[in-house]
Amino acid sequence: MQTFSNKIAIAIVIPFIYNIPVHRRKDFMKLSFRWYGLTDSIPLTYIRQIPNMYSVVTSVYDKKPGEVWDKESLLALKEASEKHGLKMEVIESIPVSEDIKMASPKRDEHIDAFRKNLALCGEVGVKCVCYNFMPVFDWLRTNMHHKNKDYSESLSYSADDFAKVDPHNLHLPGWDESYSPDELQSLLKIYQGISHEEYFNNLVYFLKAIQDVLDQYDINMAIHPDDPPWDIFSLPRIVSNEKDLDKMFEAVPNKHNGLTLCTGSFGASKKNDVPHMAMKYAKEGRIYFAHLRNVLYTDDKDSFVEVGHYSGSGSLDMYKIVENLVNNGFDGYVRPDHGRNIFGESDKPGYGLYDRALGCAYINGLFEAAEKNRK
Ligand code: DNO
Repeated sequence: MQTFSNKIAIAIVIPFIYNIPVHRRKDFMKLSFRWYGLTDSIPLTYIRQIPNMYSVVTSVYDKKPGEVWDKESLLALKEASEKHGLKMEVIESIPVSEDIKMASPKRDEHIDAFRKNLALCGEVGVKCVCYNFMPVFDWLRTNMHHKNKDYSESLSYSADDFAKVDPHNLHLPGWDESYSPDELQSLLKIYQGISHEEYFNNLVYFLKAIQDVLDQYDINMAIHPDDPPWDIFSLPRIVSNEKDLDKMFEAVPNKHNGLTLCTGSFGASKKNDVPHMAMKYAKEGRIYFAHLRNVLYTDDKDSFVEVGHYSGSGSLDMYKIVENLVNNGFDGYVRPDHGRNIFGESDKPGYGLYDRALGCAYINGLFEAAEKNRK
């Protein structure tokens, strides 16, 4: 029989040996952090030191969209995470190939690969998959090194600078290495022949084709909104606002069809009321993942700068967003999003350690306050 002091010793020693996060409440948000796998310059030992850290958000990076992943790669990521006391419950992303998005003859083959990748994720315990359905560019900025007055650097978008970009001779920060100029031109050309309605139907076709795998493994798909949330170069964008989301959930009502509430992406448009969207879609049980970051509007057009997470630094009311999530039953995954480059970091714009770690501390505070004032 175990004595009382034995039990206390076990309660202290076991979490210590296995590095188990011990302070997490069951119905609370699950704090996570994007980790670019075993070659990420930010080690898991650092990520683990962030208070309340629960899971990494990662992916398999050595395969192209449309290819089937190796289970060993996923297992290696999971093993490394768990060795450091972190879960690997979120994948961002399984990329959706352009063939699926534009419904090329290779679409079904690529969907089959996507289904296989989902099944692999399910087998290793992944619970949420973030993906996007943006044609060609998954985000767009005009400056990756915007100098802020506080000596930090961040990503920014200037409507005036964007107007000067020549779509026939595209050079976009962050994208110049992803496509050759010819590839880019032919992609843009194909998409020009696809209407918003056709493009939406391609999304629905894709979602319907993966539902049984989601059901089987109980995986939640969390679509990432268009970033920024408006059409660029006449490419069809269909996940930019409430109307788009309502239409998608109506077409594919399965509960595994959900949303990544990316506050900075939706919030880049003044037309989106992000606190309201947080309330509405949390109430509908559609938000499985939240990317929390702030943006500052810099003119009366569509320009913005990515700022620190704190409400006072930008244009979004981060507390209101979190309060609306909490009061409407949100208990999904949360991660800080693009941080500024601060304290001399200059590695991956948006994905340094320091500002995202500060973002985590702030996010923990927002959730703790909202929980304590829960209505
Ligand atoms: C940018 C990210 C996006 C996101 C994808 C999800 O920093 O938020 O690249 O990972 O859109 O598919």
